[in-house]
Amino acid sequence: MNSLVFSGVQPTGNLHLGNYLGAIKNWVGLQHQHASMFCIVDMHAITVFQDPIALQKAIRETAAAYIACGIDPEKSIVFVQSTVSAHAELAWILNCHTPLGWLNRMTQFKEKAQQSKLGTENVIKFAKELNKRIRRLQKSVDEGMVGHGLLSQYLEREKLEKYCSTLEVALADLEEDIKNSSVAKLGLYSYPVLMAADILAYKATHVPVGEDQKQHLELARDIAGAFNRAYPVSSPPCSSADSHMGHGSGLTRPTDRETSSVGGFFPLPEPLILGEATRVMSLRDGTKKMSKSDESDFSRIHLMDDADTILQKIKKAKSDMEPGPIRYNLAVRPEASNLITIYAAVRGISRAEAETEIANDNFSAFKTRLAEALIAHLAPIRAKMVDLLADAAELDRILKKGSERAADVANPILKEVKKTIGFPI
Ligand code: AQP
Repeated sequence: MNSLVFSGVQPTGNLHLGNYLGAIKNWVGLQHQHASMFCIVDMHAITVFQDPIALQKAIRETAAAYIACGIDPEKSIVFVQSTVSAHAELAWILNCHTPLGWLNRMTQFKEKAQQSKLGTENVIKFAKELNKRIRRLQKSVDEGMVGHGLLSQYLEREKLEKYCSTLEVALADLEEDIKNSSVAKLGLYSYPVLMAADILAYKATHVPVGEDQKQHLELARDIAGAFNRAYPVSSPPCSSADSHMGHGSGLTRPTDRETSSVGGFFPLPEPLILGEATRVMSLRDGTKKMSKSDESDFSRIHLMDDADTILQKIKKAKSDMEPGPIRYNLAVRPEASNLITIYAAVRGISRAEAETEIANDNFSAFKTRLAEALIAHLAPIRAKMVDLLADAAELDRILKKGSERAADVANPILKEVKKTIGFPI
């Protein structure tokens, strides 16, 4: 049985410590044990609106972060999801094999749909207020209470009236959408199917992720199973996957007897949830995941944060008032537990060892110690990212090469999928 590691991060802003400790840091070691592919999942990013210029920038930053953290683009395949069309094509085919009930169970959709709902409610509130003020101002002008000059210079009465009415209708539609819980886009709902396609397009066997992605990985296995049952094959899957390792990909799959794929077209991908920090929490709230989309910059450490910023963020991190030594206790002391976990992960020690090291520290001393450890760990990564980002053309070249190698692996597999389901090829 041959193994292939596949994983990815969304280019949705600055990568943070959670992305690093929960995912990328683990990839670095894995690339030496398995054939590996690391994707920048821009198609997932657009499940919520992204500014096109910012998205382009974030794609390069994510590529730079992978390489700066230790991913070797010669050894592993580093590429952008949207540049390999097999992801979208296979996603559609898998959509047609995924019962809605399976997607309805996904908790991340519910959380993100709620965030999107709250964001939209805020925009509506703001726009309504603006509309009200414009109308009030217009009325004052009409009644001669405000000088006509400035307003009429910029706005014609009729155009303004049309604009206000159009906005009112749009806002009413949006409110109706919110009432019907339909603000979130279809793409956000079917995100886990695209994720299954990302993995299965390469017949990947191992997927290193943070704990938050476990449910999506289980769904990917269910979808692979559903496809396998719908189209039973007589030959074992990975011998055929070997023949799919495109010649141009430069990727050879080492043997690994531990993967769980037994029979069927697709192997069932295994989640790899590794290390001490499988779920890094917000620095402002130890019960909330550290996330790029958190409104507060102080909730997370970015890989590009300089030493001063890291020190400030750690000093301001929420702690607790429990007496005695700082101890790991997730239920009672979520913030302290999070800081200990981060400290252990960047020092490369266990939580128990970390507790021993900080046994005599109060929070102020521990935070200084933690900030120093973080700065020492992240400074070389930041410096390398700065270097890499200074040469955008070289990053683009690496990504283009990666995309060609990835397509070499995916295209023959997609062709066989199409043949299997009866499409002309
Ligand atoms: N807080 C975290 N702790 C551990 N692992 C984490 N990951 C993300 N946050 C944490 C892991 O990073 C990989 C890539 O994540 P992603 O960017 O594709 O999506 P995400 O999980 O939705 O990350 P964010 O930061 O929460 O993004 P936004 O705010 O845009 O939704 C995954 O392996 C994930 O497990």
